[in-house]
Amino acid sequence: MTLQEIAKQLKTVKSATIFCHMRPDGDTLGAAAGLAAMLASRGAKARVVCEGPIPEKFAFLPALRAVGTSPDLLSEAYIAVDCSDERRLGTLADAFLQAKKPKFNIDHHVSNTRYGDFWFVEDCAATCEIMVALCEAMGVALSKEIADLLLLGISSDTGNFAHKNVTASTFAAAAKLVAAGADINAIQYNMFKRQSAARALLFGRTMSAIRYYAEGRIAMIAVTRRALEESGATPDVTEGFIDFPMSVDGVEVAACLLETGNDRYKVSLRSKGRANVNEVAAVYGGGGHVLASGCMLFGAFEEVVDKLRFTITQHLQD
Ligand SMILES: [Mn+2]
Repeated sequence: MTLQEIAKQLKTVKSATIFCHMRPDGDTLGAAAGLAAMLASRGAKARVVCEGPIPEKFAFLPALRAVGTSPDLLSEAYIAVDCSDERRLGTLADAFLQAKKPKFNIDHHVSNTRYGDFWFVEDCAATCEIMVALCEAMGVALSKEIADLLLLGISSDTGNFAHKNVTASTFAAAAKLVAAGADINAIQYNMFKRQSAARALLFGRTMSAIRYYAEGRIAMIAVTRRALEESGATPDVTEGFIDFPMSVDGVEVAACLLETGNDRYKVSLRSKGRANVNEVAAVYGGGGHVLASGCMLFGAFEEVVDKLRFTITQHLQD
């Protein structure tokens, strides 16, 4: 189906529930709430739903404070956005699949399974990039509210226009959003910069104790339960910590050890390319991708570090 045909269908819809994928990111949330606002501007009733709670960092956009957890059974249509297969809807998958109403699937993942009655999949940087075109096709004027939501999605999925998926069309879509009043500075600050005082404290403490091995080609950081407790932080704030050792010149592989219990460590691994960390993780029953993977390790801290150092060194090419 073409985007024009999707737009034509959506223009007839009087009410819709729009589904985000589980563990929602800025793209699924921005696309869903942006589409809801487009439908609302045409007089339709639209609700956005997601399986779980919405992370606090998205609360700066008012529309994202109103995301629900259960679909409106009376909605004329169900729409999934940024969701490559039905299972990514999490606990809402059954409600979506079993509903006897037109189902839409709008996404930018090439791996999309093409579920639903009406689908549109285009390989581009973000679902929100598609939404800019859909907004035009539906004849809806870009309000500042819609523009902020769609730019949130593009910014999130591109690492604020820094990843390899960025194309000239990404910037062209973003230019339209900025022209409509979207605030890239606020989006960038809320999505990529701001953090809690507890996270800042834990970050400083963790990075001041980076360990280097193999002449600085391997870097390891560790977050103990004690450090979490003393800084008042929760384990989820350690997301992104591993980017810091990876930014150090000469480091080829970085590992982050997060203590999750007695003699239990959740290990994240990253590589710049000289080591296949999928294979490193597989040694311990974990896995992932060549450049990013993870596994669990058990034992006393120094033993775990030794084991890991040995295995990474074995997999590190000159
Ligand atoms: Mn996406």
